[in-house]
Amino acid sequence: MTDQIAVPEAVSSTDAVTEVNSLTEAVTEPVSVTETLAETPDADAFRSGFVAIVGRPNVGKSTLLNHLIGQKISITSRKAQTTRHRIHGIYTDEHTQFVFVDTPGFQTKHMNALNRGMNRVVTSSLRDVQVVVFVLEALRYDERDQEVLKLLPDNRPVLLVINKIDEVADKGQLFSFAERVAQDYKLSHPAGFADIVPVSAKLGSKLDELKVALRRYLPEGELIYDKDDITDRTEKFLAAEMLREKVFRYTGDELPYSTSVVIEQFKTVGKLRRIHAAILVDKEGHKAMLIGKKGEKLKEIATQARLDMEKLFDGKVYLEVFVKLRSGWADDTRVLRSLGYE
Ligand SMILES: Nc1nc2c(ncn2[C@@H]2O[C@H](COP(=O)(O)OP(=O)(O)OP(=O)(O)O)[C@@H](O)[C@H]2O)c(=O)[nH]1
Ligand SMILES: [Mg+2]
Repeated sequence: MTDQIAVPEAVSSTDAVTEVNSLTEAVTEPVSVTETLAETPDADAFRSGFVAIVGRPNVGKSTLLNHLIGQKISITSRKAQTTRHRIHGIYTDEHTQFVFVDTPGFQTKHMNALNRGMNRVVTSSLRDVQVVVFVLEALRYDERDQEVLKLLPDNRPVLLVINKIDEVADKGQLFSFAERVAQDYKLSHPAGFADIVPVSAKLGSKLDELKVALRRYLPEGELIYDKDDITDRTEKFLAAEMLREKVFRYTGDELPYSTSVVIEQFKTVGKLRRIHAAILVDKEGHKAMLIGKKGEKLKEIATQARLDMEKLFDGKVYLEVFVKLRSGWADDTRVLRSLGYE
């Protein structure tokens, strides 16, 4: 195996997504720690295990998790730091159960108690899994990614996923990008990446290839969750998250970071769910921004959240949303604990 990368002719064409696969072979070498797992004699035996998805904020980790399991359970937005909790997304087929662990984007600035807690979720998730997926945005690799790279274990397989390849017109550039990152990784992790898989999480392309690559590194084992489960989180948690997503998507730049959501009532009557939710804001002025002119902003947020909940729960939802002032919540460990932050 050579470290040199030869770029095949086909890859320099703009429509070469399918050719990009071969970059894995070109850039990676077999990882000794993973060989025993990858070469388990009975290739058809059932395998199961945990796969952590880590990376800096906004690279598309939650989008990837949702598309890997085929259901939206983890919230996403254009803004960084959307995910605040660890969430398991489960995908089961006849020979594998993958438990994907979505994590918050690793923070390198604004260190309040919330962000420190989010970083702890990342480091503890890395300890508890069999395989790690390190996500980068195609052609972007900077010191924020390197901070995450430093945390990656060297006793378990780490797969590099290069996401958002739909945004790269010249797919040939992905080879030199992958090589640069792989070389940098080897400086601190001599075994190198177990595999490199370019994907578009948003378009769902190359995700089957990613599952095949990941399966090789999962141990033989029984089901960890029921075969029909898609997440470890409760409907109450998911409801709060769907609402928080809409706050992220429908308000300006600053507001989402100073808000949180609590579910004050969650009752299921037949197929109807009655949910009372409160959006906590940090400053009086934020209340007005969230409510909007004649309450229109809040109404839009609540309607969109309700539609997502109905889709996810497959039933009608009656949702009431209140806005409440709770100053300093993001730096108050007691409040954070009550909001479910670890
Ligand atoms: N073009 C393109 N955009 C993507 C892709 N995957 C994710 N995105 C977008 O990238 C943005 C961030 O996606 P998220 O899934 O929220 O990213 P994240 O890494 O979970 O972010 P944090 O939770 O904040 O760490 C969203 O606007 C997504 O729509 C992709 O494959 N292609
Ligand atoms: Mg996320």
